[in-house]
Amino acid sequence: MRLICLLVILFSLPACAQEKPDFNKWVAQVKQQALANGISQSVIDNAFENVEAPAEDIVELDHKQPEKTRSFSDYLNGALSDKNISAAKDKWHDNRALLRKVEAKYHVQPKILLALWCIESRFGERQGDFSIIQSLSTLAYDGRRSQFFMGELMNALKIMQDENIASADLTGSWAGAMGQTQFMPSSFLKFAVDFDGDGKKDIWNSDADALASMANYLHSKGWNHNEGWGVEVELPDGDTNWREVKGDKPLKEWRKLGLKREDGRKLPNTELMAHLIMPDDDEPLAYLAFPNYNILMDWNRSTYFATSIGLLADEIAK
Ligand SMILES: [Ca+2]
Repeated sequence: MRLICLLVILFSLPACAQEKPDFNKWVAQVKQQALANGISQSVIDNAFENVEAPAEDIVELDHKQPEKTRSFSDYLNGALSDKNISAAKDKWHDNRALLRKVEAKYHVQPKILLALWCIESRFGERQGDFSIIQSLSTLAYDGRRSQFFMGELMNALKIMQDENIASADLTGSWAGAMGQTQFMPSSFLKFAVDFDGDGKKDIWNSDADALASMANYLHSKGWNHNEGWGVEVELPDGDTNWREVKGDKPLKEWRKLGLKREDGRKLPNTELMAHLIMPDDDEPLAYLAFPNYNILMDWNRSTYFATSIGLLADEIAK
């Protein structure tokens, strides 16, 4: 009997390894874990009241990522559209006092916050209307990055509890990014602030909270108010394979190597550390990235994203 059991187990192992538990059973386990993490029964009931079987559209979107579908210059044309730049300038005009207040507290330039606000959610217009609990449950159950999304699901429940937010109001992208800032729940817990003083950290509806939360993120990661993000450069002719040149050097060293600003002017003869970025393997566009750039990469690990935020900020300030 024991041998038969062993054989059955052995032969069924590959199938078992792939087979997922029933979704409802899985949800029941998640609820138990949430309770053990200190989430109240009423929050748990509200959170999972309308959660249904894994949402196929979300699973499909997740499995489609990431792939290179656009060149960097094409991506950049989208990010630096006239529409984005003029909308950002209008937002700056309309929120001048608020942006000044946020800058005074968190030491982040308004142009950077406006660029992030624009790209993340088009100034709050495009926050995504997926249920965060449904999205994160689906992604945690699906298995591709279960551990990460399970952690974010628990964080989302904590946000519901701490901020007294109903599940229906906890909305965002299919991948779990929330509000005007498109913060993942873990970023919300670390960096969201109540800047308008109404007692709620409302990155969905409050421009003040959203802008200050973004600034708090950058400030907490060490953003340097006195330095930019980087600069576009022209590479000297010669045999150097610049794509292979890694690591930080002071600007004055890059200058000695013959790199110039894209408009032909010399680089500053300073000690500011920078590394060379060429976002697209098939395009010659090159940039020297300063330490602030690493913080934009921490926000979203994509050179397309980080470089376009910096360039958009420059355009907004012109
Ligand atoms: Ca608030």
